[in-house]
Amino acid sequence: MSARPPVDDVSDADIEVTDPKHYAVGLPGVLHSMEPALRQLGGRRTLELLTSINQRGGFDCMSCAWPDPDHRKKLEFCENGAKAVIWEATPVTVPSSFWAEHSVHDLAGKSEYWLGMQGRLTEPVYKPAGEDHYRPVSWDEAFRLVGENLRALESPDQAAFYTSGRASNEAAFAYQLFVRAFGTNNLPDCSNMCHESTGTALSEVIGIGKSTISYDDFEKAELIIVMGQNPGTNHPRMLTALEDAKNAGATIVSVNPLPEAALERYKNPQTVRGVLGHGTAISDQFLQIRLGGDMALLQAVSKRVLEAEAAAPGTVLDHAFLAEHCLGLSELTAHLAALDETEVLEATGLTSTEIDELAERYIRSNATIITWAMGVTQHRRAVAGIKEIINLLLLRGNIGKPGAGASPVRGHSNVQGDRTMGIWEQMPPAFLDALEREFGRPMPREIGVDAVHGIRAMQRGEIKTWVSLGGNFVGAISDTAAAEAAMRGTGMTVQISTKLNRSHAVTGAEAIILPTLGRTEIDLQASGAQIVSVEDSVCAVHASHGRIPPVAPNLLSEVAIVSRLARATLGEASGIDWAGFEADYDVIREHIGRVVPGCEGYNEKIRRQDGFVLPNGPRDSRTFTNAVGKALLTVNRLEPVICPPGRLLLQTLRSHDQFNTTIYSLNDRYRGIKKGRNVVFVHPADLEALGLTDGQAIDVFSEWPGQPDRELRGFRAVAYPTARGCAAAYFPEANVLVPLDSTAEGSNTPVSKAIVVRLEPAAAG
Ligand SMILES: Nc1nc2c(c(=O)[nH]1)N[C@H]1C(S)=C(S)[C@@H](COP(=O)(O)OP(=O)(O)OC[C@H]3O[C@@H](n4cnc5c(=O)[nH]c(N)nc54)[C@H](O)[C@@H]3O)O[C@H]1N2
Ligand SMILES: Nc1nc2c(c(=O)[nH]1)N[C@H]1C(S)=C(S)[C@@H](COP(=O)(O)OP(=O)(O)OC[C@H]3O[C@@H](n4cnc5c(=O)[nH]c(N)nc54)[C@H](O)[C@@H]3O)O[C@H]1N2
Ligand SMILES: [Mo]
Repeated sequence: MSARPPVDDVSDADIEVTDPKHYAVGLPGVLHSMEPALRQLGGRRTLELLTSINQRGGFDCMSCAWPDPDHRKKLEFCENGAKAVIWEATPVTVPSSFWAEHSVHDLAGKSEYWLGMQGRLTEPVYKPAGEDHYRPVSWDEAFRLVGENLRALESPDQAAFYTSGRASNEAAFAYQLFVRAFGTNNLPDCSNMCHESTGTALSEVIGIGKSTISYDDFEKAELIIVMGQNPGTNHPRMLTALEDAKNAGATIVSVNPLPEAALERYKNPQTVRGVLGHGTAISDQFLQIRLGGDMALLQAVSKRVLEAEAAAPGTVLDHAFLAEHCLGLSELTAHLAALDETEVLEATGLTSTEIDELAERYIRSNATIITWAMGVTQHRRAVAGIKEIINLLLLRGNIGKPGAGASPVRGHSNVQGDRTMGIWEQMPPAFLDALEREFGRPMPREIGVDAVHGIRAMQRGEIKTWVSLGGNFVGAISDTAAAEAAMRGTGMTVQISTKLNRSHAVTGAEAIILPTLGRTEIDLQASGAQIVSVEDSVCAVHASHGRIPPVAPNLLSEVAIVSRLARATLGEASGIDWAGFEADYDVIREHIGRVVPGCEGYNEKIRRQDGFVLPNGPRDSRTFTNAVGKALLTVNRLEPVICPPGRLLLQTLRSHDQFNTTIYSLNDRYRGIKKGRNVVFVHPADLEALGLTDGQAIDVFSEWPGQPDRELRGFRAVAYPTARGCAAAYFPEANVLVPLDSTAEGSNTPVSKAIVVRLEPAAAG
């Protein structure tokens, strides 16, 4: 099947700005923006798909990692899940003639929206060195080319193997095994840019880098604090959990520089979950915090908790829990006693009264959950900030009891599972030992490159081959210009993808695209139709079944592609049954069961009706398996986020109509933006102070010591009720402004939420 390109490329000439919305209309209205994609899909296919999302026997929604409740509704998906499915399941395919018509140079001039709208990729293509066009090749030829390239490297460490978090557990396990059997730990992943700060902080202080709650805890919570997260857009089904919690009497506090619509008001439409409407006011308190101010806020709340305890000893802290399970209380108490309230107010932009109110709510609550996402993880001091979340929770024993806990809400639908399966440049020795035992061959021990280090290694010429299992690495990483130059300097880039994106247009000398099945599609192998498995944000693992026939007969699954890459690279002598993996994914799962802790009996457990939940020490038994065997209260130095006068702090965020670098439409409904994305949201008083006006064309310059400014030209200033001194622009367009050197301490995650920028009227012409 093929079709003419469904859209012309877009310009920002028609951009429309209206007031931000506090609520919105039902599903038909909201899917209106997807009309071009819906028209491609057709009514029957749409219905079959939408009724299979997140159902038993259906497939796991690939839009986010929000968990499924035990009592599922008939339609257990949200507006943005529907968009993701519609986007993937289009019957439109990129025709063979496309590659002769469009040079790589030409594709590099197209927007992400245009690239995605060309439809599904269906045949392997190859761009030889020195040529500017891809051309279709056979699968055998494609695998031979990659295998030859990898074998010709001087060292396995000259290749890096990226993973985006949509890959299934089976694909991820096979992929990391291939990469390690090849001889490197160069396994950067999207998590490096996402929740890495969470993993780093939590592993140190509670011994596991994951959430400590289960789904049902939301209903039992008395207080839920939503920090640095926009669930109405990015985890819409979470609104149902928040609403249920609210109906059960919980108080909800949101901490955000922006008044995000969904946190203000939410109406469960019963038919489709997570569409906003006139409904429940969700937040009982909204703290409009300055970018990067959360750590100061958390310290200030903890300090108030400790002061309340000092005023009425024995009534505020959970002494039994602290004594039995925690270390570090006296150091924390001493440290916070010296906390300077003026510094706190400056860092947060809040008033003491607002912080008092939050502290009172926290002290009143017997079960508190704190949830967070990118607004917390993508800051320079993110790791320390997350440790402050744990400090606050530990003071009142809010870990490992019903209705309480730390709830990092993951992004990609299987990013957490991929980590569990070994996608990490620094998997612990115990995992590597288990791999060695299982496969009877040595595994590399040296720590590999993460996402940012991968760019650095390419810049130095140390990495010559870049393979991506999904994702859009150059679109997603910071410092676009530097990243693209580095990628273009490599010898070969290989992309395993469903649809075209920027990373197919920014290539090494040679480039290969290997098209793959999506999660909605039936995956038929020698032993029959295959299932795959995924892990959600609360560590629940379950099966996903493809439901519709593949968009093209020639497509291979991710598992098949990885297995064949391994055979083409390692030969048949690797001692690993790659052909068996491809023929029957149960074979992979047998290995997973013996290698990955908590996955014993994996084949049986994922076939249970709702799968199974991985063991979790803090949640299940208040067991903390970090270096000291106790939950750690930590002392973290507060450092202000510096923003020189006349500058603003800029965050990059998602619109309502995108999934990361995939752009579904040019609208951002709740924020009142239509038909364009090149905008910068600024507080009206800041605009005035800078001598700019609402709607004015501006250039944006990001400043980093000792380096020339990074530039984004021809944007539009939009007056918006963000926190003072803070601005916002969309990811990935604004990635060009994030300096490669600007990363979080301890996790190396790009600081995508606090970029020092200067706004100037657009230069003429
Ligand atoms: N529809 C849809 N769903 C998605 C995605 C998508 O692109 N589209 N992406 C998926 C992925 S990979 C991820 S990681 C998640 C991302 O989910 P989110 O983290 O919700 O995504 P962002 O758009 O980056 O939003 C960051 C939020 O944090 C706030 N914020 C920014 N800086 C700060 C700060 O310093 N302090 C506080 N308190 N708040 C701050 C912003 O105003 C914004 O509301 O969503 C996942 N789900
Ligand atoms: N400035 C800034 N940068 C950011 C962020 C930010 O907030 N601000 N957020 C960061 C975060 S949280 C993340 S997670 C990363 C995301 O980084 P990535 O995960 O690399 O990016 P995506 O845009 O999710 O990748 C989309 C592509 O994946 C491919 N794809 C989709 N489905 C499948 C599939 O089933 N199989 C395969 N093989 N391919 C598939 C398609 O070709 C699609 O174009 O970006 C990070 N970058
Ligand atoms: Mo993410």
